[in-house]
Amino acid sequence: MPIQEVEKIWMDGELVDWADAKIHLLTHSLHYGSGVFEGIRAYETPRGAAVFRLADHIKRLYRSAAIYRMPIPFTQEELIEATKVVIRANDLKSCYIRPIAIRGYGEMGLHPLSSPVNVAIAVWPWGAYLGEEGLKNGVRAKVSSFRRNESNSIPTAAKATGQYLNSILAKMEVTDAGYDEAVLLNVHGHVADGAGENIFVVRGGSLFTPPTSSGALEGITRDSVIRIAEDFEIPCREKDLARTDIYTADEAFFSGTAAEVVPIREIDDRPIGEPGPITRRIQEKFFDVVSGKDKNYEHWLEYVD
Ligand code: PY5
Repeated sequence: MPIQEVEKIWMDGELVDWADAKIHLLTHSLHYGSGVFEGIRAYETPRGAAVFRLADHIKRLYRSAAIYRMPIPFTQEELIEATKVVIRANDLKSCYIRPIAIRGYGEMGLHPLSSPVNVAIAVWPWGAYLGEEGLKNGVRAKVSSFRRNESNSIPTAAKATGQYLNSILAKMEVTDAGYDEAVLLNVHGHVADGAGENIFVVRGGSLFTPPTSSGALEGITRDSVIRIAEDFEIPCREKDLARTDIYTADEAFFSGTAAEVVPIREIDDRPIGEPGPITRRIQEKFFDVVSGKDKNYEHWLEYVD
């Protein structure tokens, strides 16, 4: 999926032309993965573009930065405003939003505290990450032979650029074998998450998802699913899951900003089946919420204008 170019990118407080959004080869983050980032989406609503849970994403960016002791030289409010500025500048009704804070140019040793921290926010139109067909009929997932990075090696609580090497290995392995998405187990053999999504299973009318202590990212879509389930009075519990808990699930789905809510119809060549009723109900509500069709969740929408 090639990137769909737009006009402007926000870099360190200024809007620059897409083609000029460049950094130096000796940028610390390029060599060591010392950056933190977010993935956010803005959706078209009857009141114009609205960013979904923008403040929560920016908060997580700062939490990630704190883990790596990176002082972001802007306030959270400034980055919230900058996100709206760059969406307006590109006149987008809906888009994916990628804020990133990196250790910049100035130090090539591993101790990065004297390197500057640079911040950028890029936006571009990005369709269904696992495909329209996947959203509708479900995807085929496969447990990767690569384990999720252990939290005391590379903290899974942060969303750091470097840790995505782990997801890249898993994603390549399973997609080259003909599957749509990878599921990663942690070093103890419990399910952590997808390459770029959290995972839920349904059993006996209840939802289960791995706890963050399993190595799952504290996903904002995951949290939205949990709250939607609460409002539907569908019980939802964080619980360590074995891979066979997915094999024997009544339903299963991924959640994530890029992927959104995607049914899993098969895992490790074992059919789970057509998207089930709970998955459908949560998926439909999710899309109603993000597109401003449900007033009860208005507080999650940050209107661009
Ligand atoms: N787990 C991992 C490993 C992720 O990378 C992501 C998000 C999630 C879970 C879901 O978190 P959230 O619901 O807060 O998005 N992945 C990014 C995204 O924008 C990058 C995907 C390419 O969805």
